Amino acid sequence: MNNKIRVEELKDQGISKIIYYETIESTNKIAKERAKKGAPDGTIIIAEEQTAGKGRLGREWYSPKGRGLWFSLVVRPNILPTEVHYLTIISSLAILKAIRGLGLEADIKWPNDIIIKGKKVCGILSELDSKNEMVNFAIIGIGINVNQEYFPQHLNKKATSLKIELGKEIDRILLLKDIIVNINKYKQLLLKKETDYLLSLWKERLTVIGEEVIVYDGKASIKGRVIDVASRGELVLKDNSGEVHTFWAGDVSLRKENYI
Ligand code: BT5
Repeated sequence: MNNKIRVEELKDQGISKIIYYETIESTNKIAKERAKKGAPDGTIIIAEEQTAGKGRLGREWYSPKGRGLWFSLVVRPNILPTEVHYLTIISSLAILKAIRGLGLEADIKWPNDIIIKGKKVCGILSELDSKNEMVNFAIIGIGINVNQEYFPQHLNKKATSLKIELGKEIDRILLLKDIIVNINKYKQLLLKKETDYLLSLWKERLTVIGEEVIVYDGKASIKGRVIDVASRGELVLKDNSGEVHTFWAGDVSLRKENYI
């Protein structure tokens, strides 16, 4: 089955504008262009396929046709640039709730992955544009592997899809509607400044605390144990000599030996 996304069903779901493509380079790229031209809060850009899907730090996001949910939301929340990681947090919580609602055991891998049994099923790329020290707009880019049956070799060991895990095809639009409803609920909490509560929900679902990991900041790797996640979502790591390091989500990649 390779049905198209029934975008008309997104109307009245807290979505103000729907921009749909069969094929596009990257929904985040278009979202940014549209947001700069004034696209309203709640605009969604969604594509059946991305030819240059983006991950963090210039990495690629594999987005084959008709199999996943590849979309970006334009949001204009009344928050500070220092609070923007909460957009990734509310999105992770929203996606996690929807996936768990399908009966799957999913968790969050710091900072922006949803994993099932150690394999990545979803990645989030939040991007920010600020003006006068406030958020002008932000883009929440979400990629979810829904109905793939297999992955190219370079992703085979680290990626999975909901279909692979559940053993059956999933209706992408029902899943998307569920996620958007959940994002809007968590967004209300964010706008009410319930950030401690959101952070505690997120930390409950994070797999990383207490684990031995290797953090790479583009120049060097540091090995150590994760001792906490701080109030701005930073990873706090104690290395083997006992020194404590703090890392921002946007700047590093995280690995466990023999894992992702
Ligand atoms: C992410 O980056 O996980 C953020 C991905 C965001 C993708 C969405 S799709 C809609 C919107 N438009 C865009 O252009 N992007 C957003 P990062 O943490 O850097 O992870 C990237 C890494 O995940 C790659 O280097 C691969 O190892 C792996 N990867 C790539 N495609 C994957 C896939 N489909 N499933 C699982 N892992 C994948």
